[in-house]
Amino acid sequence: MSGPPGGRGETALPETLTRRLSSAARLVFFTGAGISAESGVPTFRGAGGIWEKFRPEDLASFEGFRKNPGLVWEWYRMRKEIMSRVEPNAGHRAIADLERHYHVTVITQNIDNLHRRAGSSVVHELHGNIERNYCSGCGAYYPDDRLEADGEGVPRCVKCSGMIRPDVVWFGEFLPEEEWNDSVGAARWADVFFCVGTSGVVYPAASLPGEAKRAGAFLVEINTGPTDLTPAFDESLFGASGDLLPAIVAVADSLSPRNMRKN
Ligand code: BJW
Ligand code: ZN
Repeated sequence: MSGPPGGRGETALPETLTRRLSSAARLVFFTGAGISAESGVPTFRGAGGIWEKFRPEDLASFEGFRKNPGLVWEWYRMRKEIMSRVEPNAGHRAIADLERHYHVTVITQNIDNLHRRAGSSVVHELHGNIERNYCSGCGAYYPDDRLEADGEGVPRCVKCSGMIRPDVVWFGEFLPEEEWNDSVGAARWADVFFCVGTSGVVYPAASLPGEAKRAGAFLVEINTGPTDLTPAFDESLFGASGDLLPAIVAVADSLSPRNMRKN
């Protein structure tokens, strides 16, 4: 395991990882709330996390939505507002940048769209996307700008009057089937599988590192501290993803100088 990084651009990667990167073709990045923390999106667990102040069963379950849809919408409107004004950070950009050297797949538990906005081409969103909504009655899709209720209360479907909800995956709900199947496929296909900024406690997403390992991938964790999954990794890099991911780009550039960015 490596210690804390010395700072942007000074981080030395473990030799084993550098060696793996020199022979790898396919990288998978499995990301969680921690990668967006440096953009200003709150994480769920740990000090200052969302679940310190709110109960997940009230805000992130269909039962909670059924009981108090106004409260759930108030919370999601606040989060839509936060996510609409944040920008991708150095960590998101580094993952997109690695496409100059590797086939890169992103599997994210985040709903904030920041990987796509950073330029990543293949992004599987396991827990939905904050910019979409659908009717809990008939399933009709509603982008944010077609929601009724004038920014307050519970928006209703124009077709069936059902309650519209954010297109995110709550506890007890199935993950989107195609995104899940593609993610399992990507995990089995990875040469190096990175877990970035996730506590690794929410299933079935947290089973993906194991899936990758069983198929022969080299497993790397990037997190500010140890997690439940740490013992399973080949390498754990402890520090901020906005520092460590650019360090991986620097190593990839040094391994493949002809592909270095010109500017
Ligand atoms: C940094 C950093 C920096 C900070 N740099 N790092 C098997 C076993 C046990 C339980 C289950 C199981 N199978 C299913 C379950 C139940 C449940 C579950 O897993 N519960 C556990 C919590 C106990 N799972 C489900 O219900 C799932 N569905 C399902 O299984 O369907 C099948 C089924 C159907 C019917 C009945 C039963 C089963 C669905 C899970 C949905 C999760 N939804 C949420 C909300 C999404 C929408 C929204 O955002 O509004 O997803 S909850 C929340 O947790 C969100 C996240 O995507 C998810 C994971 O959190 P994440 O990303 O790991 O964030 P944090 O905050 O936990 O961690 C951040 C990390 O970053 C920390 O480690 C920091 O140290 C680090 N960090 N700054 C690097 N700068
Ligand atoms: Zn409807």
